[in-house]
Amino acid sequence: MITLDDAAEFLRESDDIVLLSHQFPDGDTFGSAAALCMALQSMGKRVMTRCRHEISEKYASMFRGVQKQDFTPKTVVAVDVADIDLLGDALKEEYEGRVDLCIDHHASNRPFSERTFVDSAAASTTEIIYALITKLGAKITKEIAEAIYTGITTDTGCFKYPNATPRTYRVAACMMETGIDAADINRRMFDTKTRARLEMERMVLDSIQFYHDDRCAVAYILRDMVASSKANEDDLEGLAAIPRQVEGKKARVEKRGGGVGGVAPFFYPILVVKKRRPAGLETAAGWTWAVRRWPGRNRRTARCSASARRRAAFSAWDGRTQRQTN
Ligand SMILES: [Mn+2]
Repeated sequence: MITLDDAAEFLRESDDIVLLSHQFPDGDTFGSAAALCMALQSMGKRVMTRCRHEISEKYASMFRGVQKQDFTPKTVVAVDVADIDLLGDALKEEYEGRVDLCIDHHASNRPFSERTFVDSAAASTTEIIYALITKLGAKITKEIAEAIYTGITTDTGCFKYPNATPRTYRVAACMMETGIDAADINRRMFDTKTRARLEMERMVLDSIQFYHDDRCAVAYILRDMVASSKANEDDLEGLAAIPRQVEGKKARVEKRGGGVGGVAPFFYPILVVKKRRPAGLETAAGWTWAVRRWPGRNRRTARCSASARRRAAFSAWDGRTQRQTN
């Protein structure tokens, strides 16, 4: 681990920089890349951003102030990337062993770069990027502030999650002081929905099943639903929050599946892109459990059969919910 001063020093001395975002990008990884790119470009450096997925409409405005520059990168920097696998196969192949610096806020970060700076107390990577840009002495322009604010608001669920600290609010306040329209960003990130997103929400609500005297709610998403609503990756983000809203619910089973069209091995925060409707809780719990442990993290579980894994998962899960009711 290096210090933020070291990271600033390294960037000050580098040029021809490519900034890498994680696949299935969110407001934070794109906000970090856009903000740092604009700041470094303002210092006279050549900088570009790359991601496995294209910049969607939702996040496009953050890149307004980014100049398109053509060059062969000499310096590779990853932002908000907790694991090399999260770059996606193609970028991983291109950059594995070549990443000079990684700036991240995930406590789960598995270092893959020459230098790593992780601050897990930061609510978003853009919160760190703000401090970094300040150290670099670059001006926080309105465009940069928009990108930093977007990362903060999206990673804190609009300041609702417990990861939002006094420092998070202070950084957000500084960004507002540059004159950005924070309310408009919040509205665009949280209250504006595509028709496909609304369709998906309707189907997720329809899918909810309750178990254990309503202490457990399970929602699922099928590939067919995704196809019929024409939902894209952005439309699927954060649907896990829907079953979580149920009052008085003590447990939640998260089911995870491959991305749209089965772009495994990415796992959604909830989802459930499976061919068949789940048979019930046992399948659901087993699925989550198997996904978490599989493949190869745990030799013992890797060797046992799928049904044994499901049984073990169900009894572990059931034991946990029983305890929770006491
Ligand atoms: Mn993040």
